[in-house]
Amino acid sequence: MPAPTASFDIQQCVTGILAAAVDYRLADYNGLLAGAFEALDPATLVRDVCGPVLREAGNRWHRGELAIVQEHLLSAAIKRRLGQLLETANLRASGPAIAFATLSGERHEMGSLMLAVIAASRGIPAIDLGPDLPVAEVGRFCRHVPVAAVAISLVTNPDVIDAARQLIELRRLVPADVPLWLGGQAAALLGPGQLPANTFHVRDLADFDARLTDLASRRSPA
Ligand code: B12
Repeated sequence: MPAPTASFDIQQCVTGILAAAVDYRLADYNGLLAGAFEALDPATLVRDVCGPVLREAGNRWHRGELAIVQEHLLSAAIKRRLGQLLETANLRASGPAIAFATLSGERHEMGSLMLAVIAASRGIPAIDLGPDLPVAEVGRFCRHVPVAAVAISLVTNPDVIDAARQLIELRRLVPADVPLWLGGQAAALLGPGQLPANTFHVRDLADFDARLTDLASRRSPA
């Protein structure tokens, strides 16, 4: 894991990536991304660079200020690098994995991938099952591969994709002792009464980190 570089200017990097995306300067934003991935630890990278860039690019796309192709190229560039980082980190991780996915109808995929990178960089194998996945497929995976937790990223309003019903079904399909972790900006819209047994709203990155620490401590003798 790279040591944080004190001289790395995160704000300048984020601004530079977005400006380059607007001007179709692909080599420039790829260079800035390479620098960020080299200089920053995964948690800082995700929280302070990837998250803000993806959110801002997405917001501009939604407002019609960024063309589909501009947003697509930038998201794809970040996704490729996060995928590589995930693979490398997973090589050093061990023990039962956390499976990451989004529910059917949820096509916002980057939150899940970013959180998978953080988990793997903390030594816990992270398997990104991908977005828009029927819960039956998550269940199928868990029947074949033992997992420590299933993490679901919810970005779209839960009512739009009937998330509460999908979670009840998912709970039925995943072994009862495997916790379901629910995170992402729309997760808080589901009240505690709508969450099935052994299903937890992971409030923020600090909460996620605490859960990873707890998992890791149960693996290795203190
Ligand atoms: C980026 C984005 C996109 C990108 C998605 C790129 C991709 N490949 O995923 C693009 C531009 C393609 C897009 C498209 C659409 N989008 Co959009 N999009 C957004 C945006 C800007 C950010 C959402 C996002 O990706 N968040 C993930 C990351 C980047 O940010 P984050 O949530 O803060 O993540 C942090 C935490 O939440 C947390 N976290 C995230 N996941 C998890 C999981 C766990 C387990 C844990 C612990 C933590 C955690 O950790 C992250 C790191 O800090 C939001 C608006 C906004 N400002 O939020 C709209 C938004 C979500 N989109 C919306 C919609 C409607 C769509 C479309 C359906 C629009 C359309 N008509 O086609 C499409 C469908 C999706 C698709 N992929 O095609 C709406 C949803 C409205 C609703 N009712 O819920 C929003 C809210 C915009 C709006 N204001 O209307 N979108």
